Amino acid sequence: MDRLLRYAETLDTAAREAKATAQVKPQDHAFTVAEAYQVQKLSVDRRLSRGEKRIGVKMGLTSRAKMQQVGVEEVAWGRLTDAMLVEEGSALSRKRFVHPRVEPEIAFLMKAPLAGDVTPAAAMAAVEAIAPAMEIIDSRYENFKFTLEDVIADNTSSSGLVIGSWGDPRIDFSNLGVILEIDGKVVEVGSSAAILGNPVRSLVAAARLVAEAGERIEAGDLVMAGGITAAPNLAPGQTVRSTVQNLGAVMFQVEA
Ligand code: 0L1
Ligand code: MG
Repeated sequence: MDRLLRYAETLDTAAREAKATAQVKPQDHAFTVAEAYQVQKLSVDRRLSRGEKRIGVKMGLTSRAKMQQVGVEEVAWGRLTDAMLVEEGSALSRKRFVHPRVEPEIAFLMKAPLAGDVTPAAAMAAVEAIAPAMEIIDSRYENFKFTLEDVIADNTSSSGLVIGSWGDPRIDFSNLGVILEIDGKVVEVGSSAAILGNPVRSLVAAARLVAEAGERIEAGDLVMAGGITAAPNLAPGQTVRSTVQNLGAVMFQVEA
């Protein structure tokens, strides 16, 4: 079997079985970022062939802290499917994941397609609404350790998303305060400005990167703009709430 297909199958199986697997890059030094994106697509295509539906894209490595952690200067993107959606306010099973973490985010809902080099104004003209959101990230690699190539192949750790109420995208969302609470205790505090200085830059980058892959952001798509704070671990029994100034709150529980 082609080696990229083999990596895609391994990562897809690791996600389905919630069992960690070994990193690719340390065993295959020739593995490139371009190949990693091919593996990501092949792996997500396996989900789509099982009946999952594409619902949009996520941006990752969008904060300075995350870039430094992974040792990169460029953002990355991943693909979202309907099976990753977690209903706002619901309880999810920890068993679905290997070692899940949660990131407070902001989500865009698109009303028009977007692709290529676009200005922030053009990107916003394609946005229907924005919402407070959370992403559940879950590296399929042992010990949550990876290289840039590994994490791209692993769909940039994307595993779940929770979306709050949609609001008017014409508000100034460049520097909104964000609080992440677990069981009523504030565990992280940040600002939407942590996303590339302004979340709209993440949308602009998404349009460029998706076009480089020969795809586009579609009307009706969700775009997850990127993590705002460090991502704490999730444990059974927790109640997790993220509140974004002027946008509202979003919450979920982890089953005991
Ligand atoms: O959404 C993100 O920024 C996460 C990207 C992958 C890095 C990680 O898993 O922490
Ligand atoms: Mg994220």
